Amino acid sequence: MTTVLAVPSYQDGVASIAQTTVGPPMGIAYLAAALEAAGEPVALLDANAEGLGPAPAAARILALRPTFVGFTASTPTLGRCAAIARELRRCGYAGPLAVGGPHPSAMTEQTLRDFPVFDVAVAGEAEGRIVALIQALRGGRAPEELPGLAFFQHEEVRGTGPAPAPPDVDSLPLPARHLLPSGRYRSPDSLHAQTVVATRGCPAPCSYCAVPGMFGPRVRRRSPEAVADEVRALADDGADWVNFVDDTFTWDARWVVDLCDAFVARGLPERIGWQCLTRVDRVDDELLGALRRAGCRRVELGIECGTRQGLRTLRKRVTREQIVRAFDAAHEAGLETMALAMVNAPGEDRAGVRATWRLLRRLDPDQLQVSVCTPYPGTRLYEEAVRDGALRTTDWSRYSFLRSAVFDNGALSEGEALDAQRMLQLRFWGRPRVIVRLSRRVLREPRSRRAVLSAAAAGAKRLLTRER
Ligand code: B12
Ligand code: SF4
Repeated sequence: MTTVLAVPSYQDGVASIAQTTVGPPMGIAYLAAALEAAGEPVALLDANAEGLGPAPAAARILALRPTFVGFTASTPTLGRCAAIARELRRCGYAGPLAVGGPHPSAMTEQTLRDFPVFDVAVAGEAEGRIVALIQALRGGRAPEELPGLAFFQHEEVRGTGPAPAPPDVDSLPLPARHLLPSGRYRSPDSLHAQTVVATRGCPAPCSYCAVPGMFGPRVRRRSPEAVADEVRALADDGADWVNFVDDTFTWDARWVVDLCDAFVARGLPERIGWQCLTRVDRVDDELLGALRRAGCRRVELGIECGTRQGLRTLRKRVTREQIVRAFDAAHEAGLETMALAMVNAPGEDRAGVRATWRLLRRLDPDQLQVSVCTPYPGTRLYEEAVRDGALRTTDWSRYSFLRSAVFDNGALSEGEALDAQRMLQLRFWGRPRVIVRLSRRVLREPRSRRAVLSAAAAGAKRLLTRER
């Protein structure tokens, strides 16, 4: 009676980027913890970390003799989940097949219509429903009393309404990392990287982001002590780097300061490095100094565009001045920065892209990621793009913001958008000071050599080949 929860290998294009920062899939690890707490046998398969395509992934799942199989699907990986599911059916697996994660959260019923190989699609955070779902299906009952999902009834898709209120994050058992291949997770800074979720939800209105729709418009924070204890346990287990995947880590300055104090009280700054992601309007000198003293080495900051109009159309609610101030303050505090920029925002033309480059030069971040603006289901941008007929395709496998331009922004062609992305990356990584900085890091931290070199190789390959 084993439940198997799996993430697929990412589509090839995403894989080349993701492999350099491959971290444990927290969604299925949290769900497995809820199942273990209820005494339900569970196994996890991270087909991405293990480099398994659909057929070998299905073989691994079948070897576990599952009675329930569930997948996490983002928009571009939904097709990969379906490929594994089809393979399982082809090999004679007859138990339930479920899918959850960002894409089914946004399009719960439509996911089953598009991919009828799944029996159930689940919206939202599912720790509170996974046990009941499995037990209902095992007992041959339709999960009609569980909110926020869709299933087939008399060959029709039936939905059960919106997802329930999200859980209190402090009440959740810690993710079942022991079921994942921990030796395979690494980042450019570390070969023993781990991932921690300290908060869920975001109140900001950014039009391109799926997070508020999925996790709600309120930041739910875990207690600083619980987060610091989790990080200490990871350090005890040999991790030397933690990536906080919270979307706006510093939303609440008081909480951040308490968290930093808890890190210092446990002696963590000497034992483990970490990074977090946040908004430029949610940091200041004091807070960045506290992060640095608590062992934080890098902050990732969303800048998106260099023009006021671009920031406005994306509903980013930050100014160019705030962006500049945040980067200066982070560097002043001794933190590395990663700028998350975007091309192809609604209405952005070539002049807009040049303005983004001028801003990037001024900011001088240590690292850069440039996305192509992509309307993910569940976002306001998606609704507007559907309304305006601006989606070039609904082939979800192409909804990777790193390799395709599925959104017609009214000013750049698909080729121009991809060229703009490449141009920003090439100019940035070609800057002598960036090359010198990276080389210094490799010399200073020999352990990071493999990860940095594989990141550089993947990046170079992607930049030099124009793939669509
Ligand atoms: C870390 C991260 C990554 C890491 C992934 C590392 C890993 N091993 O998972 C990396 C950097 C590789 C990455 C890549 C991409 N990512 Co990403 N990523 C995130 C981030 C910041 C955190 C993910 C996380 O851990 N969440 C916390 C856990 C607890 O939530 P969860 O995974 O959603 O799981 C819960 C529910 O979804 C549900 N659930 C999940 N699976 C299942 C399965 C079943 C059976 C059931 C019942 C329920 C269920 O229950 C879980 C527990 O509550 C999220 C934003 C976010 N806050 O979630 C974006 C996010 C998921 N990413 C996003 C995107 C767009 C991408 C990329 C497509 C970007 C690109 N490169 O083009 C790629 C795609 C690769 C992929 N993973 O699918 C979007 C997804 C939107 C969408 N509709 O697809 C998000 C939501 C960010 C955003 N701002 O919109 N990502
Ligand atoms: S991009 Fe960041 S700040 Fe904006 S809504 Fe998403 S998580 Fe919040």
